[in-house]
Amino acid sequence: MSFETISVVGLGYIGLPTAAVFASRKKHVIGVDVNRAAVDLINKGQIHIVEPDLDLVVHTAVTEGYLRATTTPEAADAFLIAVPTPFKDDHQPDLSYIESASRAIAPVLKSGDLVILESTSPVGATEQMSAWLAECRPDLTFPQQAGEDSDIRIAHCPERVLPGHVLRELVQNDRVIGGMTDKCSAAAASLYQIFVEGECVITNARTAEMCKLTENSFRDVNIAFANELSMVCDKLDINVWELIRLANRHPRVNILQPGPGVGGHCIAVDPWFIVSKTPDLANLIRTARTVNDSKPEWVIDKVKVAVANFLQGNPERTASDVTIACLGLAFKPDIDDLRESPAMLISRKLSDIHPGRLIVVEPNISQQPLGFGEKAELKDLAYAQSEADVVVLLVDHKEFKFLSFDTFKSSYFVDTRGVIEF
Ligand code: SAJ
Repeated sequence: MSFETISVVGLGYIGLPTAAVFASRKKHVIGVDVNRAAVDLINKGQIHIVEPDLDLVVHTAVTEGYLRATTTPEAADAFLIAVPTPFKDDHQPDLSYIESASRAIAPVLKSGDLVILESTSPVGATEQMSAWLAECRPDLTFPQQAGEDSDIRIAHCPERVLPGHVLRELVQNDRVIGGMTDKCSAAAASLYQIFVEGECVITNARTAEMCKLTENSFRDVNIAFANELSMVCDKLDINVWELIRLANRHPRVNILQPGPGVGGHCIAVDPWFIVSKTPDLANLIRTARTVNDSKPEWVIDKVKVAVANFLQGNPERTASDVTIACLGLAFKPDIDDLRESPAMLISRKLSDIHPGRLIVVEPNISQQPLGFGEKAELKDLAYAQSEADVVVLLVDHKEFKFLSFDTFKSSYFVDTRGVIEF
């Protein structure tokens, strides 16, 4: 199959790099987004998200005329839908962005087109997308109606790239291709082979949906195991990081690292898509979510204990003149992304409940984020080292790794990442 014009719907963390990479392979790419400001910026060759090297690739693609953004879908040979799939308050998946993207592209579909759902989705979402398209276009046939003879090919091809390494991983990672029929899979594979150097592995749409959810749930369950161990070890006075290092010397054991909780938009979200479909069966997956989500509260309790210990050692002081420093706000090391970050949640909560000063140190940002009380201040590490009475290490940024405890004024630490050297 030949794809001369490719449309990417949703120009966010996944859609924009994907659009840019197709364009860098000299394909004409039409990017579609409801965000007018983002569309205007992209058309100027600039970007609205943070991802290494993406600015350069987008700039080149736009200047050479291979990438153009718009708010209204136009005809193309292939459509990739890369819109968000959040969950609602009750942890049920919210497919409304997929629905509106489907309804938006339906009028410009023509026989022979390929539509791919890239958004991480609950099992059945690709079939649902195809049903919405069919409802809008009764004049065309879809795989659920016409099987291999359908006018439109439909597939699910989840992205699996790591934020911060998107451009490399898009090209190098293996890609799971789940067509609604064999011909759909073959069409999708030939589209991705334009830039994917990894293997394009073919399966069906439901397995591809479940595969992505399984990958992120696997990590969530493993991190929950590590987080549970950290709470058990704290009770038993055992260093959990030494314990995990020792256990991981077993050739078939690979425990991940405990932390203040699990953040980001993927690992803390995707397991709920499995739970929502099979609530009576997915007990381990639900429990892992609960364990990881409970970790920030546990950390806050440890900080309260550290403050109480400090006051016991310094009876002339009161809680209002205890300075706490939180090291790290991002959801993982060496990035500036604060969204869904347990470190943010913990620091904000401490700024609510602690009557004294709160120093926050986040080397990857320059402005104090919103949501902090007036006694909170964004400062550098050296300031925190010389000022804080209680230190809470939340993110293992490179700046914080291998810090020796004797470089701090404080001797009261809550180290959620096990990086301070005692
Ligand atoms: N975390 C721990 N302990 C660990 C590893 C991670 O507490 O041992 C925490 C991190 O601090 C962070 C969270 O988990 O808060 C998630 O971080 P991450 O680096 O593991 O993952 P993400 O969310 O940046 O990206 C993940 C990746 N999925 C997997 O590794 C299975 C990525 O490949 C996916 O493309 C992405 O989710 C996604 O879009 O689903």
